[in-house]
Amino acid sequence: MLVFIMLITSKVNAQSITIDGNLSDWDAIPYLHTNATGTGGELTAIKAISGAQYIYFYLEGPESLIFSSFDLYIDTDGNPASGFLSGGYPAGSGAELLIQGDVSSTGNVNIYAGSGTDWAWNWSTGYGTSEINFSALVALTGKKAIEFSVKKSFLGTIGSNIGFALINRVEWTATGSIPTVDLGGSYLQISTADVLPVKLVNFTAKADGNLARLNWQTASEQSNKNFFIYRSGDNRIFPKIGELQGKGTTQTANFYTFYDKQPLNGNNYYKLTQVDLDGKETELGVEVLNFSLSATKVNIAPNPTQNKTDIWFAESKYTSLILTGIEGKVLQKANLKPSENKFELDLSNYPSGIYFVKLTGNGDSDVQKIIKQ
Ligand SMILES: [Ca+2]
Ligand SMILES: [Ca+2]
Repeated sequence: MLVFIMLITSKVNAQSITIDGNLSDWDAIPYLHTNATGTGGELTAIKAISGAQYIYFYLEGPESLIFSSFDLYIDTDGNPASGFLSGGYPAGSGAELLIQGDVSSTGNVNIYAGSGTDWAWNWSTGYGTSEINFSALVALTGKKAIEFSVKKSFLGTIGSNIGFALINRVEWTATGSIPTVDLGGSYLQISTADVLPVKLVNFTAKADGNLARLNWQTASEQSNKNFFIYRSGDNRIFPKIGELQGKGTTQTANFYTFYDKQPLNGNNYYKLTQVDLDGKETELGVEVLNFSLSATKVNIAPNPTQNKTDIWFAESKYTSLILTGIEGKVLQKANLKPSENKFELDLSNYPSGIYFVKLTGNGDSDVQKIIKQ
């Protein structure tokens, strides 16, 4: 039996694929198979790629393509000798699963799964778009295309490769197949490995005194130029707070440490990304660290700042706050309520330079330097 194998070894990965009807996310992904002109009916070309959780498909046909009812045969163990071995299409290809039905409503899609080596399918339902998700059919220049995903865990135990074939139907009449039935019932095959530019072993965020220490380890890197670190509070707006150089391409383990010297009081969400040599950025993960800045210490963040900064202090400890310039001129005064533990200072009306904030109360005082950039 002829089996098409294309193990995806290029740098493209499935991280950027979203099932949303915008097909530009497939531009960098090569075709897995193209039917010879006139051989496959209204299915002409396909792309497929495996991500961490999903197998993603991109399917093309002519402008006349209607993609409403289809059979997707999946050889989940990548072994043509096991599974469905006779009848239907393509005979003897060893599919373990058949996804069949109307893509405009996944609730109408039926799943047939069987064991043994013949037509022994069990019809099952009870899944939604998190398992099988189709975009609308999209009109492109001279053709139409659709993208969809199938969740890996939905396929059960899968092999390091899976095979698949598609038949398109209108009113139960086949209008196209990919690959073509003429190809002897062979399935297209893809690797189920998640092709990532960086294989991350772990990523942690821990308090280290009044700093946050981020550690991560990579098992391998491919064309990895930089790591970017972003941080957000509960507002989930992620400004970039730093970057570290990557190791390019390596198969050896590497360890990285980054210190956030001005963590936020409360939740800190740290997002780690990597950037390829060609500038493509891929998110690697988000870690949250709840940070209780020392209750007795005055903390100012960000510092240096461009405009606004937050001054954190213990409740009931201070009654007033004074901002002075470097020459001692008083610029702002504020009374602090006992329930307050934070003052939002706005320096946008002042020139760049050094400022001092003095907190006073109950015979105690604390002076901190603030730099406006
Ligand atoms: Ca898309
Ligand atoms: Ca099989």
